[in-house]
Amino acid sequence: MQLKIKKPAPVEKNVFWSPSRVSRAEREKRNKHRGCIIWLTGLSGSGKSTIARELERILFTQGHRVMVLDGDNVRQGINADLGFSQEDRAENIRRIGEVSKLFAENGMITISAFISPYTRDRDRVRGIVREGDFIEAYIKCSLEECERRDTKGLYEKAKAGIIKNFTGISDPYEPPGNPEIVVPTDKQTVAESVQTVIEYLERHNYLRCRQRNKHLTLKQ
Ligand code: ADX
Repeated sequence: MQLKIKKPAPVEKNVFWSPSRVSRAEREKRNKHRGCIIWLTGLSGSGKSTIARELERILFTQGHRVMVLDGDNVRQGINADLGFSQEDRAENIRRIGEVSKLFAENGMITISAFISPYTRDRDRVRGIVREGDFIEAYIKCSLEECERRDTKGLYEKAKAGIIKNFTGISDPYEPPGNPEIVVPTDKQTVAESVQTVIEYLERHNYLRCRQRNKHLTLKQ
């Protein structure tokens, strides 16, 4: 389902869109696959980054154009000014949604790994891209298992009150209602989880563009 999202009007009125002379279809034809966003959402420690990196490695080795945007990384650069309030998380996802859109429209398989705890923020990203470009993958892992893993020691700090607004402990996580993919990482090995995503991509023709692929003939 494509949501209709009203684009926020830019503050500055005197800006003009500059169209590219290279179409998306041309890029995808050269890449031999379509651009898309694989949006990994889930609790901290659920396995988003692990799956993202493994998936990136496999798709790259297969010859695809692929890259990862990861919460912990972008928060050290483009989003270094943002914290973890509801407003800051919304802005984090808004900016990364726009960046992911740019990459996908330029033919990249873009793997975006963010807790993205709020349904509204994820739906907003879905709403700004073309239908089929946004693949929501729910990295599903029980809170108990994430706490048990506690790879970064953050759950311990959150429970001790040292870290505030920590997702799952002192801040909410809204699971997706109707994700394209569910990846139960507390019931699968990493390899099985990655395979779950790859199977979805193959089944829905994301990886191999055929000449008659509907997407390639869409008007740009
Ligand atoms: S999001 O909620 O805005 O989507 P994002 O994915 O960018 O979060 O960043 C999450 C990462 O920041 C976590 O994996 C963790 O390492 C770190 N982090 C630090 N403080 C918090 C917090 N209060 N809640 C969640 N993650 C936090």
